[in-house]
Amino acid sequence: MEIGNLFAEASQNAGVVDLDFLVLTIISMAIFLLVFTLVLVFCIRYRRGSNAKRGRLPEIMRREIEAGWTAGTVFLALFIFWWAVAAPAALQGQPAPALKIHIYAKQWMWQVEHPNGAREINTLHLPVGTPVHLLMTSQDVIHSFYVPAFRAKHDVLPDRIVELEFLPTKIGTFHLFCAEFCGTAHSQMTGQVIVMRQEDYAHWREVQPQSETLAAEGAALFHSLGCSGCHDPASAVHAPDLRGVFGHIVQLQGGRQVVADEAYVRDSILLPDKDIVAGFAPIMPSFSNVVNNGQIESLIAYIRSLSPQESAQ
Ligand code: HEC
Ligand SMILES: [Cu+2]
Repeated sequence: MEIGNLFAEASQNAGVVDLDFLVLTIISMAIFLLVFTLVLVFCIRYRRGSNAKRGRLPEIMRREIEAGWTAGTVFLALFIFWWAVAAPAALQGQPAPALKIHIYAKQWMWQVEHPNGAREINTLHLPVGTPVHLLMTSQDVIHSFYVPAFRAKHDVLPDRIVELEFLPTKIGTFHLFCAEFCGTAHSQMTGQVIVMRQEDYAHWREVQPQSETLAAEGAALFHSLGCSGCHDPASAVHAPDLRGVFGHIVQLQGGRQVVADEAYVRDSILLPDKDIVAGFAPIMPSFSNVVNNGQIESLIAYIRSLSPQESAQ
């Protein structure tokens, strides 16, 4: 299969990123030329023995030049900053609901899990024209998810879920790289992103062998790790019922409130003493040395599935 070239602009953001890069290059070249020309001119003009006028500039001129170039560069830098931040930010407010896909990086492969439980390795099938929201984590070292044709790149860290959004706009097959040196076989940690028509993607997803979905794995862990011993509504231990928690506001001890998102649930499992739910004793043990990253993902998926409107995506 032919793989689209790296310079293809295959996502909604690609054009903006390229323009950003071009303008930055032009600005850098212009500054480089200006400085270099001035160096040359001054070298010649003030060479030893020339009778160019030397001595201090008039006070007023010194102040104006100083203020002028300082203000100029500040505005230029602020503009570049705003511009670079505005482009990805515009993607956040996509009207269509984003397709949430989990990515697990490990030495040395990319594992992918689609919302219906379909899994694949080192390939990522996507529908064209649909915003994609990746939730990524690493099982070992730091990797970096990089699809040049989308101009999309993000470090993938252990013990944390990082998010990346983009909107594929071209049908085709594109390169996927790991862009962080992650060990001996780092250079082989590559894959393909296959962007298909929406119907084709839906069909592809349905015919994948349905492995146990994350949530089902999570449910099994929830029992085998003993979470249900406390959290089961019928349990004698006074612990919160986790049904309907995900995506909703939780009252914490001390009057704070948080929204129970992925990070909150992750922290609840690894650092239970960090946020104590109001009205409960801090008796939950930390599971930080018990569960690995993959298992945490499954537990989170399970807890999310207990809030029906959240698991719909
Ligand atoms: C010894 C009993 C006990 C065990 C075992 C236990 N928990 Fe908890 N858990 C609690 C209690 C009590 C709280 C509320 C106090 C707090 O926030 O620490 C809680 C809070 C939580 C919360 C936050 C709930 C909310 O309403 O905001 C989550 C999520 C959670 N536990 C998940 C788990 C998972 C997953 C496991 C298994 C890996 C587990 N718990 C094992 C007792 C337990
Ligand atoms: Cu890697």
